[in-house]
Amino acid sequence: MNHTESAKAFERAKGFFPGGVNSPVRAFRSVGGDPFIVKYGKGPYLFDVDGNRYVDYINSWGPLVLGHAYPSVVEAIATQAARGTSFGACHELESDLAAVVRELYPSLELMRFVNSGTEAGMSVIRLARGFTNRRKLVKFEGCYHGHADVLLAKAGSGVLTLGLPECSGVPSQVVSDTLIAEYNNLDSVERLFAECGDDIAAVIVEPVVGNCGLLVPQDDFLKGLRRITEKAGALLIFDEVMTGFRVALGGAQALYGIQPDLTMLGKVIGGGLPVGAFGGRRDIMEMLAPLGPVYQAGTLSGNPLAMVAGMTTISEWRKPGVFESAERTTQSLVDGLRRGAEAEGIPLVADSVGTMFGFFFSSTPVRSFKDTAQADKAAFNRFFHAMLEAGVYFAPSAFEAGFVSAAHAGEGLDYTLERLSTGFKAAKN
Ligand code: HOZ
Repeated sequence: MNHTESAKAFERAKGFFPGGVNSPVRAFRSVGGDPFIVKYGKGPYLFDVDGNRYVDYINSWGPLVLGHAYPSVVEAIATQAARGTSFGACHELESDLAAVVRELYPSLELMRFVNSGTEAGMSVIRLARGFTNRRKLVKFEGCYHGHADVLLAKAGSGVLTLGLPECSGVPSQVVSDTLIAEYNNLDSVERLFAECGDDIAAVIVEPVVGNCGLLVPQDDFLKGLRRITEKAGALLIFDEVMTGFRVALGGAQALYGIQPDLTMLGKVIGGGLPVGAFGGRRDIMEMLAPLGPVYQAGTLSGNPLAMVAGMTTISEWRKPGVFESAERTTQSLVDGLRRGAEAEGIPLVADSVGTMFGFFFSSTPVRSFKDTAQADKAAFNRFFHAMLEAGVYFAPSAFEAGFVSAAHAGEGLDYTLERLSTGFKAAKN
């Protein structure tokens, strides 16, 4: 592949943005090399400024369940843009999207739209503390809930990819009440509650972890969290920014039958435009201003373009058979990954839940952050680059989940499956 134009464009970007990027996960720091520069996206593909085509398994880190530039989503955005792009005032589209969200997520008795998952995370923590009048939080090592100070402790995603266990600029006292437990290990949670349960406001968890590679909840882990928090009078917060609409239409709470007190959403509900949301029990949500004393606000919150993009995306995604077909595509990809690795004698752990998937070059199961240490990152990097050169774009990090869209069935998937042996051959060397 020729990357001349991408190289030039990236040099230019470096003159404007730290590391040439507007979000660290886009840089190829852990896999090496420079990112390609996107010209446009269509269906399951991204096209770069040199005219190269890639089957895209990032899908903007999750939102694009229908693929790039889905016609009815594009049309809905264009139609709304002609009527106004932002009002900073109440409008009906907010309630239209909220009604769809609540139909699929009945635990969100009340909700509020924000502009990103990060905003949802910082707001939900403030609300949990305000409601319970307690200070401490429990989060899990390797989980990432956006980049608000209080949640940047032992975080996943780019923090983990870049090897920054603590983030400079976050005062230690800001995270001193953020307690860290091990995902899939209820004992580690019980221990924290035994020590200071009376002061724990909430447990926050990615029910299926997507920011540390893909980690699947084992046995009764999530049920256990519900039991422990209920007993201690702490809130259970599901961060479904990634899992929402992806592991099931109703998210992990529907898939595993758990009702959290509060939920964070993002990504898919904006159909590729910037959005986030949080919501949950009415008595908790009524603590928010203007009803209550917990302040939270946003100029662009409930943005009309994001509302119509989200509504159109979800209405297509929930049509009979669409999610199920994308889920089957995801399973076929994971089967292909397993078969391809086996053919080359490479140990690989690959899994999917709904339309999220992940894989580790590991011979032993990976169930928590601790287990990821056994994965062969050098092999991942070789695999990543060989696949990229063959026109298949997986996340440029061994610590990120992948995402499949409805557009990947057929040509996109077939193209990928045919090239996996190239990737695994390279991983071996
Ligand atoms: N949750 C996303 C990846 N893990 C965030 C994307 C970003 O940080 O740019």
